[in-house]
Amino acid sequence: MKDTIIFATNNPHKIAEVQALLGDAFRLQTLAESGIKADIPETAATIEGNALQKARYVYEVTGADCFADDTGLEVDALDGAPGVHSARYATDGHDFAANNRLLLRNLEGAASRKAHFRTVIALILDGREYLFEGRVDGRIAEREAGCGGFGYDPLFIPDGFDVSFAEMSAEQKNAISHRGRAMGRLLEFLRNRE
Ligand code: ITT
Repeated sequence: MKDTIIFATNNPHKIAEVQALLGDAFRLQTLAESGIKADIPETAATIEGNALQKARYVYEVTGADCFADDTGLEVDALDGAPGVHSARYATDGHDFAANNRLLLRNLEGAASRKAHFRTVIALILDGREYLFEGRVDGRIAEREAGCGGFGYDPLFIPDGFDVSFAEMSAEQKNAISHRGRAMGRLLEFLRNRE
């Protein structure tokens, strides 16, 4: 495969995380660098479906090797919500603070605060599709803590820790996170093909 690969995301936090994980092995090309300005639709009913939808969109436009990830925070006491709707939980788009406030409100008085993040990466390589998954279990804190990361990170305390993802360094989060684990599987696959 070529050593440049398009990462189909509009989220700059994700690009930084994933570039750190890839190191020098592959050069990530952003959507902007590939000439894609449109907001890629994410209308599937599942995390897997959205990851595939984003990767297929980019492949159809560019014909280039590419991957996309889709991530959801799945909370046990909320029957898996916000799940596939994680970006648009409180509003129609990416208002992290409003999402966190709504999550805390919806969990008031809940018997369990168990939750997990799940990431699915869809890779299209030489026209063939592959899926990789990563998951991290933890719980939702009573209040936000930390200013690293993004999204629900200030509220998510991974199992085995007493600090939130937002209180960790990027390296610490990447080492155990949903996206870090899914990326590890993707990297292993890519390296084994060389
Ligand atoms: P793209 O679709 O452009 O990649 P996005 O921000 O919409 O970017 P997702 O659909 O994968 O990304 O993620 C949905 C939401 O889940 C995202 O907006 C965050 O609120 C949350 N999220 C994703 N990854 C996260 C992480 O590592 N830590 C905390 N929250 C995360």
